[in-house]
Parts: sequence; C-alpha cells; structure tokens
Amino acid sequence: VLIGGALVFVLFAGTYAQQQQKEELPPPPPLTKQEMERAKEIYFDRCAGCHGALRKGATGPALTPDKTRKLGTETLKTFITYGTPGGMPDWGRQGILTPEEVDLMARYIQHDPPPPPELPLGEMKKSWKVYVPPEKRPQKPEHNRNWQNFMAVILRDIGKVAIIDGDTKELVSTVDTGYAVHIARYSASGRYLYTIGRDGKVVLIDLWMKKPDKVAEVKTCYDGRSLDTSKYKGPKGDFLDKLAIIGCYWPPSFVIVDGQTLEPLKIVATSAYTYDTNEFLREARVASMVASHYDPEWVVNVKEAGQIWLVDYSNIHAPKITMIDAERFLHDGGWDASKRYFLVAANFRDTISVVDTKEKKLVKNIKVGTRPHPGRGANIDHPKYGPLWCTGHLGDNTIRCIGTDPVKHPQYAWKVVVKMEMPGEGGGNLFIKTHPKSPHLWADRALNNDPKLQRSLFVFDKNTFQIKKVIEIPPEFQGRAVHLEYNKNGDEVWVAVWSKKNEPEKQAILVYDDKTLTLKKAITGNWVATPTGHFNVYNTMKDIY
Ligand code: DHE
Repeated sequence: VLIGGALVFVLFAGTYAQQQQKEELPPPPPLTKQEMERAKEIYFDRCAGCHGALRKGATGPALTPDKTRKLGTETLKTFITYGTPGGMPDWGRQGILTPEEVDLMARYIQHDPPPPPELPLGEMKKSWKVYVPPEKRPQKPEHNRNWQNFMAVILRDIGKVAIIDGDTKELVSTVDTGYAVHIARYSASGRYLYTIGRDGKVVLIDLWMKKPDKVAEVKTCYDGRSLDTSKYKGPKGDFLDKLAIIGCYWPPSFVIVDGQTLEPLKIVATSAYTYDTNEFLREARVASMVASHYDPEWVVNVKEAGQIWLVDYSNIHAPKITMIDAERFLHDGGWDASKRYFLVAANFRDTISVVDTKEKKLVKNIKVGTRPHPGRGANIDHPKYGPLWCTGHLGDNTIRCIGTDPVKHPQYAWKVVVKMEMPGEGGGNLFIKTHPKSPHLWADRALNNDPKLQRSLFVFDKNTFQIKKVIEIPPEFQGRAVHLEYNKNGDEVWVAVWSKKNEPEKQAILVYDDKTLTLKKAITGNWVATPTGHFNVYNTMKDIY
C-alpha cells in the first residue's frame, strides 16, 4: 500500500547524497530486546513492501534514521495512526495497529535497520517439498468440471486460496498456501496454479486432481510479490509448463525453479546500479514479471534500479540478460494486445515505461497521471485509436490510455490519447479490467479515503469512454471492493469484498453480469475470509486483460 502527501514531501525531498550527510541527531528512543523483535515482525508485515527492508524507500519514502529522528516519536505516531492522503494507510485509526504498537513502530524506525538475512540455494532447498511427484499425478482431469473457467481466490489473512468453479460458482477446494498470498499465476497449459506469499513461499496446485490440492512447495525469499511461468512453446513445446520464476523483494533477486516440482535451480541477484545516478543499491527489488509467448524470455522489473531485464531462459545456467534502462520505482504492468510491448508503471515518477520485447529496447517513457497503478492494465481495440493500453492511478481520479500500434495508428502510438474521469474526489484506484468480448472497462477505488468510493465500482463504455454506471456494493457486505476479473467467456466480472477482519458472514465474492451491470451472485460461506486477488485460469494463462 502506498504512502504519500505530506510525509512524502517531508521525507523524500532529500537526495540520496543528503542521506549520507553526518548530522547531529538526537539518539533513538530506547527499545527492549523483546520490543525490537516484535517491531521487526510488524515492520516486515506492514511497512517493508513500500519502504524497503533497508528503509531506503520505493513506493513509500525513505525511513532512514537521519530522517525519522528529525521528525521524532510524536510526529511519526501521527503519520502511522492517521496515514496520508497519498496512500499511507491509517494503521492506527483502522485498528490494525494498537496505540502501543503505533508507539513501538514510531520508536523502532528511529533505530538503524537491522540487516535482513540471506537465503542461499542450499537453505532454500531445505524448505522444498514435493507432496505428489509428477509421475503420480493424473494423466487427464479427474473431474468433469470446466477447469479452464476456475477462479483462484486469495483468502489473504487466513493463508488459503479457494478454487471456485466459474460455471457453477461452487467451491471446488480450499488449499493451505500459507501467509498472505499476493498473486496467483498459471502454467502455459493452465493445469498448474502457482501462488506466492508475501513471505516468499511458493505453492504449486494441480487443477486436474479430483480435489485440486498442493503438489509441491518451496520458500525462495523472505519477502516476495511476483511469479510467472515459461509460456514459450518452442519448436517441440520444450518449455511449456517446464519452469517458473519467482521475484523477490528480499533477498533482492529472482529464482528459477522447476515448473513441475518447484526445485530451486538458479538464483540471480538483482542488486544493481540505478540507471540514472549510477548509485549502487543492494535493495534493488523485483517487482512485476511477465512471460513472453513468442520467446523463451521473462520480463523482470528491477524496481529501484529503474531497469527492465529481459531474461532468456533457454539455458538457465548461462542466462542471457538484456538490461534496459527505463525509469525508477518500477511496479506493476502488463502486455499490450499484441504481446510484443510490455508497459510498466514507474509509479513514483508518474510514468509508464514501454519496452519492445522484439527489438529489445526501450520504446518510450510516457508521463501519465499521479502515481499510475495499472495492475496488468486493460487493452481496448478502439475504432478510431486502434489498440490502446490503459492504466488507473493511485494519486488522481483518471484512467488514461496509450496508443500501442505504431504501424497502423502511428499518430496515436506511445501517447496518452484518452483520459477518463471517475466521479468523486481523490484517486485510490488499484485495479482496472476489461475483456475483448466486453463493451466495458471496470475500475475499483479501494484506496480512496472516502468509504463510499472504496465500495464503488466504476463502469466505462469502451467506445465513448463515458461512465456508464457507478455500482455500490451491497451494504450487507463489509469492506472495500478490490480487484476485478472476467470469467472465461468475458460476460461476468468478479469482485472481492476485501476486509482485513476475518468476519466470513460479512464477506463475499461478488459476480456481476457484464451485460446488465447487475449483481448476478454473491458467493458467500464460512470459508470466505479476507478475499483479495482472484484469477481466472483461461484469462491469466493467455494474458487476456
Ligand atoms: Fe500488490 C500485484 C507489490 C500492496 C494486491 N503487487 C502486485 C505486483 C507487485 C505488487 C510488484 C505485480 C506482480 C506481477 O504482476 O508480477 N503490492 C505490492 C507492494 O509492494 C505493495 C504496494 C505493498 C506491500 O507491502 O505489499 C502491495 N497489493 C497490495 C495490497 O495491499 C493488496 C491490495 C492486497 C495484499 O495482498 O496485500 C495487493 N497486488 C495485489 C494483487 C495483485 C498485485 C491482487 C495482482 C494484480 C493482477 O491482476 O495481476
């Protein structure tokens, strides 16, 4: 979750050079050994994602002692309690941190960050478990369900993923995936579901089993957010379902694993020099990653360095990596409709960087609105502009679309040609989604400060770019509307009602009819707890968004 506004201004204004200056600062407030351990855990859970394990800042500002000690305990407590308009959560006000924990964290971040541990391949292997070896797995699906329309729903705070039959809306299985799964992806065939937890644990689930369950697991990082699989067919289908790549925040690296067993095969550190100031960053973390459909290649975004790495996996023990300078603080992104161009948000620079994976070069850094957050973006084929790729923003209420066809529509290519506006003050959009068969584009507003907007969905007409309907989620469900995903046919949109509290009777996954824009089904049950991202097998394996 992002941080901004006043705190960004106060903390981030200094350059890295200034950070090095030795200044007379007050000593850090005392902490007992026990408090230090507790604070380390809370920092990892709630803060490291945005501010970094070494606290040098990324999506959120730097929290190094030279800055935090100047602010002092009381000011820091105010930020932690009330958050900021730019996206820093109000941890205290929401009741996620108690007043004692707020005070503890305000004191903790005035101390030097303790060095986080390393995780060499040998250590990784100790966590590697194969529950069902490939030769004992089904040769064909053991059920008659339309498994390509399954939806994997993350039940974040209870450490599970639910697999729901998209046709019947029945719960097929819930699988223990461990702590706070962040995203799910599928193998090229769609048969295998992979999940990555915030603690770097990866779980492999076989959807062909009578009751889909985990067949392997491994922990490749202490802190991770992204993964993808090998989607290049090759002359003999050589790479299909063969490999997976895990992106780590800490240790800053990516790890290549066997796609069928998760055996860790190769680690590549991503510590790097920033593309612009040539400053060495130990903590240059891996943000989003995608797999090419046309080459044995992954696109790996090295966040703080501002580089997009194209990793050729045809020989993983001699990987060829093309390092493309782009823009700093790379975060999330996705393919254009042709799957030749990859577009990624450099969110703290209000920029979308575009790479051409065929020519292996940067196409352009394009200025968009305030703090773009596309998820994987949304692709529209428009009668006038041709193919467009769109992003929403955390820091404003716009959705902007960029032309992506330099051949038939050169006058619109690599420019923002469409700006849609969501009614209501402020940004807070996390995800947008469309489908080639749908006339609509949907957007959430999960991080807006206004509780009404947090619970609203904004539906746009893809041709006119006008808002068609604002839908408020039913009052009986508590929480924010977050993340959107179409079913395989592209005629339903699924939304999670995301509450950080585990109150199953008040939580649901809502299924909207994309034609009538009305609620078709609320999926509820005592297993529906803290749902976040949800991923349709067919759309995710084919990168349809
Ligand atoms: Fe995410 C995608 C990182 C907070 C839900 N999130 C991603 C990706 C990254 C990322 C790098 C892209 C993965 C890819 O495509 O390979 N997310 C981070 C953070 O660093 C951040 C800002 C803070 C943190 O500490 O994690 C963060 N994310 C959140 C949330 O608070 C969300 C709403 C709930 C949660 O799980 O914590 C959340 N992030 C998601 C989801 C996706 C995602 C659902 C996948 C979107 C998709 O459609 O692909």
